[in-house]
Amino acid sequence: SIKRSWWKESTVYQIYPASFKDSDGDGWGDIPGIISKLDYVKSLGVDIVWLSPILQSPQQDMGYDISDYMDIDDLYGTMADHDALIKGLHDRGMKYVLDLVVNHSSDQHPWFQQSRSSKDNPYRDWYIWRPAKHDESGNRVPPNNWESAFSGSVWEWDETTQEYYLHLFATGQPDLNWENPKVVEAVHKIIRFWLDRGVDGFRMDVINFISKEPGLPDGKITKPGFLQSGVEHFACGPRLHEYLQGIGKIIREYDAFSVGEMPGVTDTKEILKGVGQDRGELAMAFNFDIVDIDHAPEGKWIPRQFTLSRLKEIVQKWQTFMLDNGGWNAIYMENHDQSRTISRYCSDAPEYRTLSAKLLASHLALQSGTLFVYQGQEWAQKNVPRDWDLSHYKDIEVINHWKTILHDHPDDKALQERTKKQYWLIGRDNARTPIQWNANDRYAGWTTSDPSKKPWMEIHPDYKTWHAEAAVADPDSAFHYWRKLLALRKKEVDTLVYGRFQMLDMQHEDVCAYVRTSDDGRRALIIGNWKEEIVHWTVPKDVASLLSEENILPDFKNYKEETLFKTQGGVTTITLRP
Ligand code: TEU
Repeated sequence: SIKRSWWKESTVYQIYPASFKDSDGDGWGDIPGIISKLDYVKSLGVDIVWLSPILQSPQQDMGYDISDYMDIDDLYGTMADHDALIKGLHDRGMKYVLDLVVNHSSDQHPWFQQSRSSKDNPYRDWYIWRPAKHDESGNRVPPNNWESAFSGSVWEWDETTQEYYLHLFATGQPDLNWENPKVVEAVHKIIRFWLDRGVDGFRMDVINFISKEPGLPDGKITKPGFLQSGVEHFACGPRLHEYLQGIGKIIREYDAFSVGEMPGVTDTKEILKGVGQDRGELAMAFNFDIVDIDHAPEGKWIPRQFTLSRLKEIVQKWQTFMLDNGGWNAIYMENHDQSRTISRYCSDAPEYRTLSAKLLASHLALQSGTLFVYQGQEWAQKNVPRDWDLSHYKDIEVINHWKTILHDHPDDKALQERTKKQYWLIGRDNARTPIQWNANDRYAGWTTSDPSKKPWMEIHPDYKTWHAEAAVADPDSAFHYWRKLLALRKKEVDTLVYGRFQMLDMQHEDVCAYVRTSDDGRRALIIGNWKEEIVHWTVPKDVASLLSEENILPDFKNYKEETLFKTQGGVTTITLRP
């Protein structure tokens, strides 16, 4: 059965530092800004705070390109600020998680500068270098057909040493060569360095990409053209678990937290190898099944219709598999790479905005796993305005992709329109607008001093009517709903964290309902209506008894017909949007 751990019962709040709060008016969020909001974060009832990268970086990919793993970027503050942040969290009984980005570094990292300087430099083998291939006409071609997540080949030609280096992401993010034991050792040193400084754990960026299949074979052909994903050759590669065990050993010494990001895997068994409770690897992993639901397998910008039945199938699959097999899920629907769920899956129209946020909150927060909440999700932030043109978008993923569209399909207006719609629907910029704290202060209260510069990204224009302070002031807001859910989750740990999971009525496209059952038979029934209208749904007989009026939890009486929490002999039910 499932072993209990403090981190299984925790909720993590993710902060995107560039956009959270600017304390010095330079238009860029920073660590002192975060410190000034710790009481707010605490008031939500979360246990752990994870910061997207704040280490030194040229910011080609918003800090996911690190040039010094042991120092804070000036944009975000100093090492002393960072120490103060850790202390501020610990003083409030919260833990702190650092984003560890070690599949690749920045091309500005001294390791890479050395590596690219000559073929016999001692750091040459810290990265992945290959000679060119040549086609029939003798033209130089890259060593294989893998496509970068940020468009173009994963191979960048380097004039100095006349070889290609591998970068699965931006050209400024060369992949580290984990086959080299010195790289492994260097990563272990980084991990210890931060644990010794008081960090409580790590979120590990694309950690399942660190072991590539030897020979780096061509990716299987799934679409027209030369470039193909190739992910089958670098997701969960042959030495991944050896590397994860090395990391896991250190993590366990410190009883620290770890969550690995694992894109490109839909097989539960594959992820279990990294998170099984007896494997000594990671505590849990983010899988991408749900967030990949509304695009084609061949690419993020090719739309695919979202259906509730598909979502339910995925949830059922991961929930039951991990509980049955001694694994653990990281449950999330939003982060800095995903759009806002009320816009993406529900309705963000004014009359539905709060309701959609509550629906999605109960759907997510009462599942088994460690729960992740992303900044702004708690007060129902929505996607950027539909009429924003591309000049508002800042993300390298969209910018690079749009260049290839204009280059490859300059006259295909239909394709261009479809692509822009998809940018709006699932583009990463949606998650990155600066937090709108209030309506009246300069730049929505996001920056305090008299700013010489505007926020690095435009603030969502709806800040005049929709912001964090308003959500805190309104007892019926999404914020307070989240707060109550997190408290309920704490109170009902046996049922809501560790209890068994069963999705009901799998094929139904309007209602998502599931039952949680603790070892001693306490049951919770969660029902959500995902349609913008009244839906008639027959409650399955074996759980119908759970829906009885006399058991409304006092905390949730306010919600009346819009949301009902009820218990009966330990039963919790929630219905939304009747
Ligand atoms: O993301 C990895 C990833 O696979 C995707 O979610 C990625 O964001 C992109 O959308 C692919 O289409 C991680 C980080 O979370 C992301 O912010 C970084 O850009 C990326 O790794 C590279 O470090």
